[in-house]
Amino acid sequence: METGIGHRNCQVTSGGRASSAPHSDLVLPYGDELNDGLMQVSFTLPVAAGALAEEAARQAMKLMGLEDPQVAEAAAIGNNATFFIGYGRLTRPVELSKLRVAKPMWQELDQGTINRLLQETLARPLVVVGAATGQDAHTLGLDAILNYKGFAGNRGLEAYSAFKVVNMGSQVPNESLVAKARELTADAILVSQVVTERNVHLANLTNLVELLEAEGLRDKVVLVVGGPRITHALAVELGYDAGFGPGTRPQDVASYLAQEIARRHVELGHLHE
Ligand code: B12
Repeated sequence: METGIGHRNCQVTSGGRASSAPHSDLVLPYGDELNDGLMQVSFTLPVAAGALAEEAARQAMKLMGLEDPQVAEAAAIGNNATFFIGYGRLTRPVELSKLRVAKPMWQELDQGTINRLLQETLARPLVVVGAATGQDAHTLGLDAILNYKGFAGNRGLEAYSAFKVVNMGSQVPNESLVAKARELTADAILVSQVVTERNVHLANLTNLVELLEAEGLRDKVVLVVGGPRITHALAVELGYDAGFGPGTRPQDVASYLAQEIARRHVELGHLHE
């Protein structure tokens, strides 16, 4: 069910699911039987492995609201910490109709349609500059989206005639990324941010937006961020146009970019009328 609430590139849907299979509005985790509430959790406690650590783990699960907590696996990590896998039963259900989910507004298009749409819109290739920024040394996520080979059998942006792709690799300072975007008159900047320890990604991502604004470039590019802890809602909150999380395929990003560039051209056309 669409609520109609939304803003640029973002719509909020309430309750709906992609599948048309019938479902209850109240759902619980599924272990042995439907709605038995059984769930598995994993965590580390800074307590040496042993009986005390296991009791502390059960107590932690109780505090999470799990009934019948059990320790399934306890592994010592060094002398003073223990890693746990536990099971417990959740008794309070999730109410689907009360949920509000933000997602980018784009439809999946095939490669030919994307190439045609961009050719008709720009009459030249769309210039994309991508980088894993700051301290981030993880390149695989960005490569999965940009490189010809792509990800999970889905070809990367380099395989599309409509994109000119510059992949700057990892540990790229925000200043260098902004300078490259300016040099190439980039249409889109694609940032990968995998390491999120102590929320380092938030400061780094915000810093890029500030640099682009200071250089007068923010409104001239489509700004996208992706990574395992990234959601579209978080990206929009940080000042990005779109965010892509785990399992993203290059075709998702290409579809989004083509439609967003076309939308902006229509809007600009109206402004100049
Ligand atoms: C491989 C790997 C490494 C390799 C990276 C090699 C390389 N060339 O990339 C090396 C060994 C260098 C490494 C180092 C470190 N790593 Co590491 N690494 C991993 C690992 C095992 C796989 C990551 C990966 O490549 N996944 C495959 C890709 C395809 O998936 P993805 O990144 O999620 O990308 C997809 C989406 O997220 C999205 N996406 C990603 N980027 C982008 C960008 C755009 C624009 C878009 C649209 C989409 C998008 O699309 C992709 C395809 O679907 C993960 C654990 C895991 N299983 O995920 C840990 C992991 C990411 N690493 C982690 C850590 C902590 C580190 C280190 C800090 C370890 C250390 N103490 O030294 C260092 C950090 C180094 C640094 N300065 O960045 C943590 C991060 C935890 C956190 N909360 O931040 C993880 C989760 C492991 C863990 N459980 O602790 N790592």
